[in-house]
Amino acid sequence: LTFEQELRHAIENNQLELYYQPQISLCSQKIVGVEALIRWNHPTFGLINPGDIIPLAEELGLADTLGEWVLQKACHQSKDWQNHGFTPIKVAVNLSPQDFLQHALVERVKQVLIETNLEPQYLEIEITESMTMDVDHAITTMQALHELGVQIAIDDFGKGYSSLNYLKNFPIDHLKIDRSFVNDILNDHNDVKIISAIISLAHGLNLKVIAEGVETKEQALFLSNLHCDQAQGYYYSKPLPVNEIEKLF
Ligand code: G
Ligand code: G
Ligand code: MN
Ligand code: NA
Repeated sequence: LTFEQELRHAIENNQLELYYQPQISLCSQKIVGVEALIRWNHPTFGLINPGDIIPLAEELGLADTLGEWVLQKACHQSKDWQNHGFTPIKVAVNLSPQDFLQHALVERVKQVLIETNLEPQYLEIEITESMTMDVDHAITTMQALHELGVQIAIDDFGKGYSSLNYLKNFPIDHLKIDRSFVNDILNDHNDVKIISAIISLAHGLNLKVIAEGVETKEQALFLSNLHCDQAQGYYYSKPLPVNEIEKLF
């Protein structure tokens, strides 16, 4: 089989997995959410990351199938944790700009919430801005998602194409600061200025801020002092399979 055929087979036969990375409140130090990240545990190549899965799935015309699977899996998992008595936390799912072009997206999300019986406030959609995104269409879609009660996060904020236009027009709940600004926060004064400005901007607009790529205790403390709301990164945990993340709850 070619790699393409193997991926098709894996998608169609439920052989992909979701890993989960915790999102921690800097105030309470508690886990307030998890981000679902797709993985493919390949029999010979080992663990394959989204960067090698998503573009290929798009080429194969399987982006929709995959997107729907991720939503379904993540919502089902979140409800399952609630049913096992864990404190309800939000599950964040990444959608690609391509997912956003799907006319049926809102209907699909609605359907998945009904099927899994997950309360909409426990689902968050993470969207990365991109040059190819049809902004008017994205706004309409996000508003419809927001009306369902689903939360919206802007991913990788500050990197690439993110613009203030999004903050003005999108119904957003969370801004995720790209890890390139967090990496060097203890040494680079410019990064500190940028992060502080993003945090005050976000708070002025009633949005919460999540710092990505937090790798040390010192970075976490520093971000906490800047009034950043939440943090995610290797300091707390790398993305983990279900049975391992449950141990952190
Ligand atoms: O887990 P990792 O660091 O390799 O993730 C890399 C990127 O892949 C992240 O930016 C994330 O947004 C994206 N990604 C992870 N899982 C999914 C998914 O299920 N769907 C989409 N569209 N992107 C994902
Ligand atoms: O683009 P998105 O933010 O959705 O991607 C998250 C990706 O970042 C995941 O692939 C995850 O493996 C990776 N990641 C998560 N935490 C850290 C971290 O602390 N440092 C680095 N370098 N990467 C991280
Ligand atoms: Mn993300
Ligand atoms: Na990100």
